[in-house]
This record gives sequence, structure tokens and C-alpha cells, in this order.
Amino acid sequence: MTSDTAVQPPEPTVQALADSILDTLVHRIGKDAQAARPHDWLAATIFTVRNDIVERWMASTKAAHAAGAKRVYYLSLEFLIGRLLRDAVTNLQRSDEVTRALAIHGQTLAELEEIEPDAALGNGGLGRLAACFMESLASLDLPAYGYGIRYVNGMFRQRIDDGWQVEMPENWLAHGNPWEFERRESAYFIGFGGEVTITGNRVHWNPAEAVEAIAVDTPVVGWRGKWVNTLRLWNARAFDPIKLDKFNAGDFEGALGDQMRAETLTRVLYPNDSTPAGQELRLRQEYFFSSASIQDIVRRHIQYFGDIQTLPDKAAIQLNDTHPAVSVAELMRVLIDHHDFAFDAAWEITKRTFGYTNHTLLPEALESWPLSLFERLLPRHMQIVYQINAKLLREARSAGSNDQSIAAISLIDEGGERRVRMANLAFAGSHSINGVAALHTDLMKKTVFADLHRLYPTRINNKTNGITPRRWLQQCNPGLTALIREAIGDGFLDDAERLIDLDPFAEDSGFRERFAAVKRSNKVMLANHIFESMNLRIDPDAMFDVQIKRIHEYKRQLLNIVETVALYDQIRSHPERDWTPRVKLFAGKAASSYQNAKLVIKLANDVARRVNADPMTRDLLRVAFVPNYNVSLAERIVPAADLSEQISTAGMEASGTGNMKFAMNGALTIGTLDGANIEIKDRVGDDNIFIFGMTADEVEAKRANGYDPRSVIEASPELRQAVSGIASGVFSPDDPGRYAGLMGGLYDGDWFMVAADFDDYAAAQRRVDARYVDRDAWTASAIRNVARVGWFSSDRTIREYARDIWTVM
Ligand code: T68
Repeated sequence: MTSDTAVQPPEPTVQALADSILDTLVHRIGKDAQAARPHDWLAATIFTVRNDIVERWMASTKAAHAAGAKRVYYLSLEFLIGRLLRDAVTNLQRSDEVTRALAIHGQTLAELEEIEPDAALGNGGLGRLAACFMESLASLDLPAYGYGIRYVNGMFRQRIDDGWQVEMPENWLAHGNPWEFERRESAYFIGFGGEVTITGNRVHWNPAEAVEAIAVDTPVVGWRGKWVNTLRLWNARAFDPIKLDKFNAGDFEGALGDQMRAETLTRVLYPNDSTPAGQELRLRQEYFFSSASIQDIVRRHIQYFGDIQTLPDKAAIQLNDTHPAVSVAELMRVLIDHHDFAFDAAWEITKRTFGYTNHTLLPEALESWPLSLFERLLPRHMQIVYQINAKLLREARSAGSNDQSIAAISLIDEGGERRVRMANLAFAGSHSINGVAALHTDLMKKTVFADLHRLYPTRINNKTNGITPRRWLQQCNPGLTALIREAIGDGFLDDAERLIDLDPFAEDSGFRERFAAVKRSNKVMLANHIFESMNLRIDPDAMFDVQIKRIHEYKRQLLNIVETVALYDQIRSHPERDWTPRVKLFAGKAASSYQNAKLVIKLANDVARRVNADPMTRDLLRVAFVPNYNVSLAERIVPAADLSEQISTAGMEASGTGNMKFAMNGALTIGTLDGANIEIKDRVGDDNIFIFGMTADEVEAKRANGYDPRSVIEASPELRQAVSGIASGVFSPDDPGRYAGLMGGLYDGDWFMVAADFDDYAAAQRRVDARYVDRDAWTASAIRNVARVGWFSSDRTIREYARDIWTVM
């Protein structure tokens, strides 16, 4: 807006929008402009914008129906979608209009956007990937539904008290949720427990308990608002929310007990990435949402197409990890028990309908349920699992598998307490099994799924992850987006791979200057935010070196912290050297039961306290652990980063997606040859990334041949000093033994190879320093990163799924 538009009367469309926001405020929220609080204005704005979306939504649904289109169903226990207003308004390309309409009421769109709570219905990368995929599906005009759970409490809020993580309940629905539509008519019966009986050929499952699943829909707007899909999240309700006889007899708790039990199902997201919660409630959640989703999909198919036989031609169901894997048995149950299919016919339909995406090879993260629990909760599904297993093992036997291979393929793990292996069930029930980066897919074939892969060699395929460039470039980095548009026009907004047109600009000194100015201004904004939220000053002219992600030993935040301590020692020992000023930023949540991860958070904070208070180094090194990492915080930090830390033990990070976000916003990566880092390196080129450390093969060989971390530590003076300093309490004078165990773990086993990779990591960091000093060369590399990573758009990923797995393109 130029300065004189402010004094001219607003355009009619802007005035009309302003009027309808006010009208909504008065008639829907029940407040006038004087009484309204910011949340009221936010709700009024969302309701108003929503009207536009709803019309496009109904048009999309009708178009899909008229075309008899095949639909994609993305089943995920997690959707980490974050805030929606900015996303919706930019995708509708109405930012300017909404900004001006709100200005008429003295409101600021940006400020309202800031008070919208994050929808944090996910833990980390897996949940965020589901959100990016939903946005890309809509942007590519593909008819799709996301299915999940409407958790009342999403990912916990992280407070840092005296350096320790404290988990606080998250309450994203406190002010209501103007985006959602409850669909009381879309309700399903979900049974648990009970008995299975048989009369003639018919099997009857008589559950001992039941809840009702109620659909709650949120529209998902694609880029340019051409297409709108549905995110359908399930709520649980008791059939008989209040037992009046009990109530009247004075047993109030008994009267409401069923409703309480039902509500418990959808109460919390398990804040546990990588380890199955191992709780009955978790299996109940999985079955609850799987059953509701399968029933809904089958109902819609019959309504639109009449014949359930054609399900695989009109529905593609993608399982986001094994969390919805019980859907395989549920579809079988529905086909056999409700639609009279023979087992083999049902099995063919099931396999043609499902695809399964694997996100981890970590053995502790592979879900399996004690047979006794599974059977008690899902007796009919247990029978079906046994029947599937019999078929599977017969096929394996006739293909010549030996006993060892049969044991690996079996849906039942017989070693120790017998358990149902959900990954094997998902594999057996799917025509496509994909990994999320090339290396990961390769390792799937060689490790966890080696035997199943030998039996079904065409099923495993790779779909390297991606990120939506709308949220992760356009929306989070408007400065850079404007600069790119000036340079290469608007083509990249519709096709991120056109970013490649920016490549030659790396050699244009005027462009480099403007690019560096955008980065600096993003750093100033982040520095201000950190000052306001943490009361810590950081210098925007220092290098911002960032590691933000879930705290996990395999991600090796510890390697970064130990190197930070070593650098601190070096700066003090060699003050005469030309050190490159750095700000080390950390953020991330630890699973509440993961003690080592929580201790790493405390260590980062202890190191920060000490380093930041040292007058000798404070201009050269600052450390900050930014609390409560979430999608919105990532949207602030990513555009301001210079260096992206992607330093997992090779072979352990399936893909990573933060790595892609940083590169697309002009940060250089320091990383191992792990996950998608490898593919990022292939695209940006060796000169524009800092690779260090062992390869996955080398890690495997070292583990196999006996790795002796103690001798490695002894042989590296810098590492030895840092580790022994931490171990002896230099950073924890209040409790000198605090880190003895954590450091002892490095000497004794060091499963994650922190010591083995340390020297190479430290050397790579000194190369980073040297490159950063040559700011022009650094900026040229940063521009090349932006230009060359358009391929990591989730549009590309979704096109590949659509073509190879779902056959909808
Ligand atoms: C992540 N997995 C991978 N899991 O770690 C990451 N796990 O490499 C990859 O980029 C990303 O998935 C997307 O493919 C997770 O985020 C979980 O969050 C999780 C949650 C519950 C149980 C197990």
C-alpha cells in the first residue's frame, strides 16, 4: 500500500470485506467493535475468509463427484499443521485485501495471525509431512481426504525451568476453532473387546464396549485457491452420554463414566516420537480412527459407485507409518463380515487399495503389540491377522523361504512374548511400500524388510520427502520471495523447480548484496524475538548456526554441544586467532519419558548460561536454547538461519525435512551423508554444502568390527578436554555429577558415534568459519542452495505418489 492510498476511500471490495468482518463480529461472535478483543477479531476474520473457502470447497467436492474421480485417503495419527489463517489468506491471494479491510477497523492482519494457536496435532517430521502433503494435494487439484484424530490436547507446550524441560498441557481449542465443521451425521460405531461367534458361514463380532466416532472437517485450501480438500478428524462420543438411571440414583460419576472413557480416547496426542507408547490407549486410538476412516471410505464409495468391488479403482489409502496399519485388518473385516466377500477376494481388494510409507528403521520404533492385548481388544481382527499370516507364510514357503526367513516375514514375532508386528501387516496388506529418501529406501530393502522384499521384490519404492514452498518460502520469508520475483518473475510460485532460474544470479554482485540484506533483516527480526521472549541479545552480524528438531540421541544434538564446548575452549586458548562470531541456536522437544534427551536440553542450557556470561568470549560465541519449538517458531527461525545442522548418525535419519526448509531459505548445510542430505548435496553441489563424518556403510562396519570410543576420545585432545570438562562438572557446578553418566555413555558404548565423527565435524566447522569470512562467496553459495532445491517441493513428492502409487495422475 502506498502512503496516499490510506487517505483515499478504500476499494469497494475492501470495504465490502471490512463490512462483512464487522457483520460477522456482531452477529456471530456477539460483540461490537468497541467490546471486541483481539481473539474476537481473529475469529471474525477467519469466519469471513472461510465463507469464500466453503464455496470453493463445495465446488471441488462436486467436481470430483461429477468426474467420478479416484480419491486419495491419507491416514495419519498426526497432522502438524500449525496456524491456518496466513496459509489460507495467501493461498487465496487475498493478503493485501484482508490487510486493508482490517485496517479500516484499526486491526492488523499480522498481529491477528500471531495470536492464532498452532494446531499441533503431531510430534515432528512425520506429522509435518502429512500437513505439507495435504497442502500439496489441494494445490495439485487432487481429490483427497486426510483422516486423523481431533486431539483436544496436542503436542505439549515446553517450558524451560532452570534449564530443564517442563511439559505443560497444550490447549489449542481454548478459544474455539473457527476453521472446523462438526458433521454429526457422519458418525460411526466403533467396537472394542467382546466375543466372536459364528452361525453357519457368518462371523459375528459382539463388542463388549463401543464408542461413536464423529467427523470434524477442516477445509484445506490449495495454492491460488483453485481446489479445496478435507481434513477429517474424528472425535469420540459415548452413545449414551449420560445414564439417567444412575444419575437419578445419585451416582453422578457412574452416570457420566461412558462419556469420560470416550473422551479419553481423543484427549491427547502421544508426545512420543520413535518409541511406541506401549499403552493400551494408543492401540485404542489407532483402531478408533482406522475403523471410523475405513467405514467412511467404504460408505462414500458405495454411495458414489454402488459396487464395493471397484474400491481399488476409486480409492487409494495411504498409511502414514504403521500407526493406521490395523486398517488393513479392518477393511478385511468390513469386506468379509459386512459385504460377504470370500477371504481371498477381500485380500486382493485390500492389497490393491493400500500403500504404506515407512519413516524409520530404528528397531525400538517399529510398532508391535502384545498378542494378548491385541486379541483382547480386537478379537475379530486377531482372527483375520492369523488368516493373513497363514496365507503369507504359505506363499513364503512355496517361494522357498527357510525357517529363519519365515520367522522374519511372519506377522507374529515369536521371540519372547508373542507380538503382532504392525510393519509386517502393513507391508503384507499393501501393493506399495515406500521409504522417504533414497538411502532410507535402500536400507529398508537391506535390513528390516529384507525377507519381505525378497518375497515381493517389486513393492518397495522410494518417494523422497518434500516441503510445501507456500508455507516454507512464500509465507515464512516474504522478503526473499519478493526478491526472487523481481529477479526471475512469478513462475516459481507455481513450479518450485523454476527456482533454478535464480542460479546465475549467484554471480551478480548487486543481487548478492540484496540477498544478504534480506537475510540480515530476517536475522534482525529473529534477534528481536529472542530478546523479547528470552531477554537474550544476539548479534545479527554473527553467523546463526541452527539445530532445531526433536531432541533425540541419533540426531546428535550432543555432538553439536560438545563441539560448542570445544570451540569455547579454543577461543579462550587462542584469543589471537580470527574467530568467526557465531550464535548457536537450539530448539526442540524431548519425549517426556526420554531421560537422556531431557538431559541434553539441560546441558545445552547449562553451556549457554556459562558461555553467554563469559566476558572474554561473549562477542564471539553465544548459545541459546529457544523454548517451545513448534511450527510457528520454525517459520521465524528458518528464514534467519545461516547454517543448518543436519548431523545425524549416518543411516539413522530416514529423510529429514528441516534440511530442505533451511536450504530453500538460503542456509548452508553442515551434515552427514544421511537421509535426504545426500540428495540435497547431489543437487546443490559439493561446494555449497559441508559434508563430514562416516557413511552409513562405515557406521555399520565400525559397529560390526568393535568400536572403541575411549581410544578415540583419548586420541583427540579437543574432544577429550570438552568431554572431561562436561563430565567433571565445569558446566554444572551446582551438581558436578550431573553429566557424568551422559559422558560415560560416550566412553563406554557411544552407539551414535559422537566421538568417531567429532574430529571431522570440528574440521568441517572450521571450513564453515573460513567460508563465512568470505561473505560474498557464502552468499553466492546460499543463492545456489535456494536455486537448486526446488525439487524438494512436496508438489514433486505428491506427483510421484500420484503417478506411481495411487495412479491418480
Ligand atoms: C520422521 N519420523 C523421521 N516420527 O524421523 C524423519 N514416530 O527422518 C522424516 O523426515 C520424517 O519422519 C518424515 O518422513 C517421525 O517424525 C514420529 O514423529 C513418530 C511419531 C510416533 C511414533 C513414532
